[in-house]
Amino acid sequence: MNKWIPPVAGLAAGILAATLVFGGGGPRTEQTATSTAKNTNAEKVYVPFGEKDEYYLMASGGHSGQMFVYGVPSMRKIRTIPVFSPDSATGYGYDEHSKKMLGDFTWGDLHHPAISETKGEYDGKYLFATDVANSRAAVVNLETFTTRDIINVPNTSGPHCAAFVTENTEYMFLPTRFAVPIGSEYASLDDYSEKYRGVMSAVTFDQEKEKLNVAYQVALPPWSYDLSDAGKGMSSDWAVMTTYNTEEATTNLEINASQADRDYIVLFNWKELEKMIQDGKYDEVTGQKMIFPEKHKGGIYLVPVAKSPHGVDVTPDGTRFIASGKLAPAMTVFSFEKAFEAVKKGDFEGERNGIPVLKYESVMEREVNPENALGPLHTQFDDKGMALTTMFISSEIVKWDPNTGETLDRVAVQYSPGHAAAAEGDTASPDGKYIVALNKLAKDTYLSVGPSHPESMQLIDLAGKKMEVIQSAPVDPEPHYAQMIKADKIKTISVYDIDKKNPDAISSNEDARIERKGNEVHVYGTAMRSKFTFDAKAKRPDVIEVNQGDKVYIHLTNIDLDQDITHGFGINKYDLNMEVQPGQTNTLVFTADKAGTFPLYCTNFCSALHQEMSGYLLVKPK
Ligand code: K7E
Ligand code: CUA
Repeated sequence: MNKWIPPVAGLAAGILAATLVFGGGGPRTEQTATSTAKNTNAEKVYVPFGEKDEYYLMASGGHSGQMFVYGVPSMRKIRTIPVFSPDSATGYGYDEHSKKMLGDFTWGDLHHPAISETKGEYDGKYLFATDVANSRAAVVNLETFTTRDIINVPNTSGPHCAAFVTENTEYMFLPTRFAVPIGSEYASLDDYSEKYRGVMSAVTFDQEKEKLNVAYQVALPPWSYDLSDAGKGMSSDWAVMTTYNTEEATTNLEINASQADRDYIVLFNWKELEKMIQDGKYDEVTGQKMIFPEKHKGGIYLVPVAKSPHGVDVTPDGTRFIASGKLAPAMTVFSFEKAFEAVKKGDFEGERNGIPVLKYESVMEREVNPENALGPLHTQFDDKGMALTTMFISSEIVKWDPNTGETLDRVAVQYSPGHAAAAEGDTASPDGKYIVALNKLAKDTYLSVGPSHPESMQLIDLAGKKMEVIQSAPVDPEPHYAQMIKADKIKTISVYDIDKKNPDAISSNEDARIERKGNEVHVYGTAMRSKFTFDAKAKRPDVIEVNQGDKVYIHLTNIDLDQDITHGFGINKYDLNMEVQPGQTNTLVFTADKAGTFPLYCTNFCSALHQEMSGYLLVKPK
């Protein structure tokens, strides 16, 4: 490094990082054409110390159950948000609030994050996600980047299609990936076609109470619903979703669910479904308002599509939807206008399971088949409305014009992209600056860590003449999907207001006390650099003494109202940990069933005397 002085001293770290990423070595005294290109790329992704990234990337953590937050263009990981799985680092899943939200589940499979929208634009307030593993939906508050609510979605197994919100976050639609009998009761697979259903749930979110709610459900045919997207502008009352296994196969799906030449896109008008509910056109099943489309007609249509489709994406102007087929080399562009026309005229080719099927030719606008491109999965858009489709098999992103079908550009990625996330990509006005390829395989990209490698995200610059990969970052499993939002749309708080109305909160050390009610012990304590105070009047204020068998409630308030001074609270050998962020009150509840002496300590490094921030839990034997 000392031989070669970068133009700006601060750039050195960035160049070095980029050199590592791009595998550069060799002498740096001579500037070759390639190394100049590398340096230009390094500058594009370098965010100097003191400056911040331009975008947040909210990435799915797949079967880690979590969400990961990255900065773009640096691709630095900033945070893990625990959502569907416990997290030792933050005590998520141990304190009372998060423990209740998680229930008995210890893992989740998070596929598609969705930022709340206002008028078709990300508004930066909330982030939604669903869990394919245990059929849950969750909401994360983006003032604090914490999970606020989780609901179990009944009658559904694996809401993979979600979460995609409507233009003003009126609904998220959660169709099921796995058909199950309603109520998930036992039913022989021989009765699959009669007894199984692919239930779609319409979920609403109450911002005031920060609560999710299943408004109603629709008992769709027993097919697998894969991906969905909400309409925009002229199509804002509508939504689309892909479905496969319309063969209703019950075994060897990889063969049996690919028999028919065509599957369907389900096209539905959620305003009409809403009206059906208001008009009482539903059955009450398992405590849910359930619409059976074969009984109450209208609002739902099927559009034939090339077999085994995966992604379906609505164009930013809301005029078209584009389906991609795992097994077909082509993308199909459909027109909402044509679909509406066909619905109005009743131009159907028949019915499937009581749902009208529109004629392919009446709705289809064009099939697009870029040369040698294979395995189209998902489409995003740039600022000119051009489509950017990931090609899983040919490992590339192809840019093409939905108006003409013309291929405009392509860029190789390493390797096998699933989704990609463009800057403001799902809004009515994408930025056209960046797209991140979410690659399923890294193979030789990073230092080897054994037979299993990390997944990989690659940042692609869209601003230049040609798309270009300019940065690459390893990522934990599994980057299914992500959304990229302009950083200035997110308004975080720096400390919590101590909630004076919360009976568990106290705001000064003097109020710290331990109250006993029978064999229940309530500790109202504080955390402040660098001590715990559980009982202000006691000889040892940082000690909690209880009897074996007591039920212990520890309510802890962090009264250090200073940005980033988070305290942790862990108890040795009791498998208990939680955190209190500045101003936050949190509660641990446990039964002191083990007698003995248990040191407790602050788990989060908070000051020079952090090591001293400790005490004891003494449990007197019976
Ligand atoms: Cu991995 Cu959206 Cu679950 Cu496609 S999904 S690749
Ligand atoms: Cu408080 Cu470490």
